[in-house]
Amino acid sequence: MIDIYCEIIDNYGDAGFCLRLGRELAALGQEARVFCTNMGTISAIMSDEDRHRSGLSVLPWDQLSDNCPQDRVAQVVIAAFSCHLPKVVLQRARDQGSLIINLEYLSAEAWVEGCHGRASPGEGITSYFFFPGFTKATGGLLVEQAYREACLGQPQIQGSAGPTLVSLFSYANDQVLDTLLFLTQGVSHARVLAFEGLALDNLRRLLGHPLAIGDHPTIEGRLEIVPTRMVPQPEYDRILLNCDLNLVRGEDSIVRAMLAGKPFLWHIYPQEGDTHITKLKSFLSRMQESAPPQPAGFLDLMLHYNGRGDLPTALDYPALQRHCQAFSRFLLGQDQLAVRLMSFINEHLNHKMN
Ligand code: TRH
Repeated sequence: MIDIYCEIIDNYGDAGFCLRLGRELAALGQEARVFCTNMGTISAIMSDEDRHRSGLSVLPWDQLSDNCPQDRVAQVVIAAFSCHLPKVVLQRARDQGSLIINLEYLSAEAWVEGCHGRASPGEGITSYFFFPGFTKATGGLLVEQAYREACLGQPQIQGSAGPTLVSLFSYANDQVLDTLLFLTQGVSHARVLAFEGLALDNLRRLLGHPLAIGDHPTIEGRLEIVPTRMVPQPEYDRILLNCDLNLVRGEDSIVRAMLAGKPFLWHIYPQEGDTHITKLKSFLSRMQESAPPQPAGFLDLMLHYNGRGDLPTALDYPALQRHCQAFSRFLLGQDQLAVRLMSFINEHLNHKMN
């Protein structure tokens, strides 16, 4: 049994990642329990299938209580994004010698390789860092088998003048409209599926008028905005596969967008001290190294979309399509995170037994 602790600060990404991890561990034959601080958030993105999936349960964070000493803690406890485990869990994990894993945020930065797998001595118990990442020396990326097959089954990109079906999931972002108009300048009509919540609020603010589900205003005669309800996660993943440009935000949706093999822009979660811009640049260098050539202008476009600098003067859109498709193939060729995590766990457990 593997327990995953998921503390939600805001947004959907932490829940989204833990849900995916739980699903994947269940698919590998494990019994996975996701303990979550906000059942409303995680339920909003769960599908009916998730609710009945064998091997996966989603439970409230404080399900295991002080008053019930027979509540079992799993042999492996994962603190997602290095959240602080509940005291009772930590105590029992220590008493029974469970393996504790601090699963960290995704980053393409070089230092991650040096920290992945490292021990972190704590109060009476050692935990281990596990870093998702883009190279063999990291924990890799979560890729569900069905999504992998769907990505590999996509038709080879032929090259087009611009996108005609776009998904939009962003935070407040002043650059959304000029970026979309820039990217769609070569096509006569593009539909933008703008997800309710922050992305749609942002468009309402920029356009200065209300936008409800059912409205579909057209900007500059070619950009049709389609307000779209949030859907369960597997359906959102399918939307990303079907769109030909994805504007995504946190670390969970950006991974689906990369794997989809279509052009994407990452509206990275803003952090103090511009740490997010360093992270974004490291990611773009990693992408360039893994699937060259990266078209001129892509870095500038990504930076502009994140509020840094101007739009590029030009962008070879078919070259961007090829770059994104090649990057997806590169990522799909690697072992996925749940498999690497299970090897890591088995190594530790075997080592303990010997
Ligand atoms: O919701 P996010 O902004 O989460 C972010 C990031 O995880 C960030 O790293 C973290 O620090 C911050 O929150 C607090 O974006 P993200 O990561 O893309 O997660 C969104 C999840 O929501 C993802 O699992 C996909 C899912 N989703 C749906 O299930 N249905 C939908 O309709 C949409 C639009 C998204």
